[in-house]
Amino acid sequence: MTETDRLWAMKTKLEELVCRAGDALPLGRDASQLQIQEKSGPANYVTVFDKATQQFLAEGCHALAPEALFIGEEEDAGGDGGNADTLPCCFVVDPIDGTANFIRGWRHSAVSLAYLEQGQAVIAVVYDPALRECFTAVKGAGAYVNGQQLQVSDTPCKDAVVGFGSSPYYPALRQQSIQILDKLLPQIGDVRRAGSAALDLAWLAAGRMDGFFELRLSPWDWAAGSLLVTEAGGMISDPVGAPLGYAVPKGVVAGNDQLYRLLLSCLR
Ligand code: LIP
Repeated sequence: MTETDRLWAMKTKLEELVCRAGDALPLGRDASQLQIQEKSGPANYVTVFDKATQQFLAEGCHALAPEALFIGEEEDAGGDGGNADTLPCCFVVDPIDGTANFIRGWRHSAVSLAYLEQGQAVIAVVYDPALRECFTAVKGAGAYVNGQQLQVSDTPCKDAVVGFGSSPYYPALRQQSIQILDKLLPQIGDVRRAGSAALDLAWLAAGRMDGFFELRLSPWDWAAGSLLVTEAGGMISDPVGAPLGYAVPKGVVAGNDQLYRLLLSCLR
């Protein structure tokens, strides 16, 4: 069995686990039944379903790979913690990316899981239960959505649609985000703020948008999406062009070649 065969077999099992978790989410459920709690920073929420989904995924991942630690967004929900950049192997998981959308019945959120070895993402699964679209990638073996291979767009900057996040948990970054949009908009077609970084990166990999930036995200927001983007031929880094790693919150810039370069220039 080759290394790619080993990872592909693991990807298939993780895909089934993540899709089961996503399909169990009560999309459109009345907010009063979500047991919503506020976390640190404004607009930062967690529901009983974020925690239950993470607990389910942690148990499934530990059964699949007992030697791998599990790093999840939510506390007290089965996570081990640790530094994903230095661990031999681990999972980096956002059980519901786009929780603010989920709470409001806005059906644009995803279950995002990355499996890392030696500090590199080698398997990615991002599942959108509303559209039943499962985005997957194995390092060196391409990126796919429901079995169809993904390729970033070749849209030029003047016609481009760029996704972005407003870093709502970090109000100090709001003005800077607006200044970047002010610089960017005259050079592109339009922007979108959809509310799930994992899906923004998956849609970038699928060529549905052409670039993405957000000034502060957590590793679980980009861990899987970053592999989708690179396996689909796109570029991704922090705002100065350095590798993101998977250990600490950072700004994220991604795109096809042209948009990636334009976004780096606007963020600098
Ligand atoms: C969210 C991201 C979103 C970003 C928010 C938050 P969460 O993830 O997907 O793009 O703007 O600040 O990080 O908190 O819903 O998992």
